[in-house]
Amino acid sequence: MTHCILIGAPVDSGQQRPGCLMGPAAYRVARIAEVLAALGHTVEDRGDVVPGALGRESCPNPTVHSLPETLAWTRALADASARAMAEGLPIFLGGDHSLSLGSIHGVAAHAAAVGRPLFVLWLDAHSDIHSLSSTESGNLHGTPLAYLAGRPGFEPFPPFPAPVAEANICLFGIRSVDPAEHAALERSDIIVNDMRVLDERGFAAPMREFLDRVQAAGGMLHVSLDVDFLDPSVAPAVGTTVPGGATFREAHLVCELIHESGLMCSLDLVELNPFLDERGRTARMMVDLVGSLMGRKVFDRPTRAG
Ligand code: 5AB
Ligand code: MN
Ligand code: MN
Ligand code: MN
Repeated sequence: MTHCILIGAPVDSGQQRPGCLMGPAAYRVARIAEVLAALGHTVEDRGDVVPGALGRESCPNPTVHSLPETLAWTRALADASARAMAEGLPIFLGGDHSLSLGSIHGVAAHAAAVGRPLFVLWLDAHSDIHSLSSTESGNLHGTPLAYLAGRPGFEPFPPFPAPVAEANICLFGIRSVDPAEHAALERSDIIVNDMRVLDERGFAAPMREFLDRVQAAGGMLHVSLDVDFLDPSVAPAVGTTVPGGATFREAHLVCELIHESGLMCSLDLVELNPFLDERGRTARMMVDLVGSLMGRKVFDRPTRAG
């Protein structure tokens, strides 16, 4: 039994297609709290985070937009996240992926305070490793991974409390990487399980390898689940669809393996744009995956761990 803390993060300053701000409401309508409670968890919904006053921050890259908005969200979410980490398992209901600049900021501060290494699993079509200077779109939802790894180029942002070691970061399912991101990944220790790797090896073995590393290090695991990790045929409600994503079963398998590991301490649900959905099916798919992450299974059978 886990104490699940729902934190609404209706962020949409990290990209330019309106609609992500309806995400938290869609998850509630899709009965995320009821699904968690039916699995035996306690659930506390803290409502939606409200960002503080906007500053006048700017940066040299003229394509970057909505920087003061994204900074205000980052500060407010980092606070809410650090507080929730001390009390249970926060589930951030996004909101675009720029919310992870704040959510993982708070998670990392907590991990450092309790003296445990933090691991991050990035389930996404994209690598989200741009800096403020390398982004070409200016959309900050493409940057959180670089921030949490402590990479340079985030001057207007609060310094990241305890950068996540690159060997502790696993990209899983990526299939759309910009040239600057490609160059950054080539020079890094980040574990890259792109779709080519998953096509060849399947989803289970690479996932188990990463989870085993977290386990062996006594680590805490943050999971950041971008809707576009999924194939657009099962999850159309996202602004940045990329063909060739995880199928319904592949995504559930990943979530079931994460649950069986017992390692997940915090979760982001990002990039749902309910305005693009078809009768709520993407919101329901995401809530279904949360069910698998939190222990729903068809049969109870002994896991590898016994
Ligand atoms: B998402 C792109 N690399 O920087 C950019 O959806 C896409 O959070 C970023 O993964 C996608 O704009 C960000 C082309
Ligand atoms: Mn993303
Ligand atoms: Mn993405
Ligand atoms: Mn996106």
